[in-house]
Amino acid sequence: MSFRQHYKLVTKQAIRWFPGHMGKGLRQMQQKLKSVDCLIEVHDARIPLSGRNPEFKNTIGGIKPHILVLNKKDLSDNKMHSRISERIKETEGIDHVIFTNCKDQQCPGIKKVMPLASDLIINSNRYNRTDEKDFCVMVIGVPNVGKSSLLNVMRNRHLNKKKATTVGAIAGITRSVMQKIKISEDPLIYMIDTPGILEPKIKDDEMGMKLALSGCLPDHLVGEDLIADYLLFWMNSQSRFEYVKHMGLEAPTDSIVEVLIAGANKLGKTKKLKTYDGSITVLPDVLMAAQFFIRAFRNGEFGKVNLDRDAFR
Ligand SMILES: Nc1nc2c(ncn2[C@@H]2O[C@H](COP(=O)(O)OP(=O)(O)OP(=O)(O)O)[C@@H](O)[C@H]2O)c(=O)[nH]1
Ligand SMILES: [Mg+2]
Repeated sequence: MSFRQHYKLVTKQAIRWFPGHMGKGLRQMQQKLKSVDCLIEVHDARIPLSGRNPEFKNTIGGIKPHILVLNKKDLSDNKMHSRISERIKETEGIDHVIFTNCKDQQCPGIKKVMPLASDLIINSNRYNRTDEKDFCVMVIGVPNVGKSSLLNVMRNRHLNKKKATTVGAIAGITRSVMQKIKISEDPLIYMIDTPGILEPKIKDDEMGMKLALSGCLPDHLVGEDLIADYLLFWMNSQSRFEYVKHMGLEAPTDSIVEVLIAGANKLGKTKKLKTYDGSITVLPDVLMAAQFFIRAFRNGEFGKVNLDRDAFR
């Protein structure tokens, strides 16, 4: 069986999602910078090298201490974590990379975030904020990576308080820069949650698909069939054939149509379609099959992954 060697986006339009709240959010974040002592950039550990918004570096990064939190560690291939940290340090000069799972209070990475942030702030030049007793940390990142979850888990851990900001499985839950929220009493630390922001134009198609597969854009906007096709391409390229059984196939294939039809048959899902002469045709529900395929990946049913794995060969 031979598979595609390279991924090529079949649509003419590039992957792009930059609704109004993102531009506004970025401006609000710039305005808030004066009252911030440290930036915590959250990203998805399954795409450690791809898809981070370069605007953060250009417009808000630079002078404040910066921690990169690679979240959803529970879904990412942990054998690669130290190489990822080294690579990011080498290429970007970011010394502080922490892997976290926001669903686990006891995660060692979660325990490290705030002590590290306080240390960095104490040892930094706080400029206009030297006399302020409280520390203020802003979380930034692309959509759906777990920024609000991080704030909640910190608040819960240090103050034993329940959720303060809304979390959700679809991209674009937080819509604007929020009021600062207290997450620790001693030292007194506040955190500002912000909306997920993508770069206005994602130039690299494959990077766009990695973001889409990780849930950083709304699925329907990119198209579930397209996301499923990228997932199939990626799994085959890594010789990971867990999908074969899951989708009710007999053998690996490079054809997404075959995968989706087999999946729909396995699920017993059909769709009625009225033809031009008024008769009804019953077809396999490929949309449902695509959603079923993507969901399995996102739930970790195909194992832990690093979609940027090829960059480490
Ligand atoms: N498996 C796993 N899921 C997580 C983790 N952290 C957050 N999530 C889930 O990821 C989804 C997005 O989380 P949010 O905290 O809303 O992400 P966000 O970055 O604030 O998203 P926007 O506000 O839309 O930009 C939710 O379904 C969370 O439950 C994690 O460490 N592991
Ligand atoms: Mg949020």
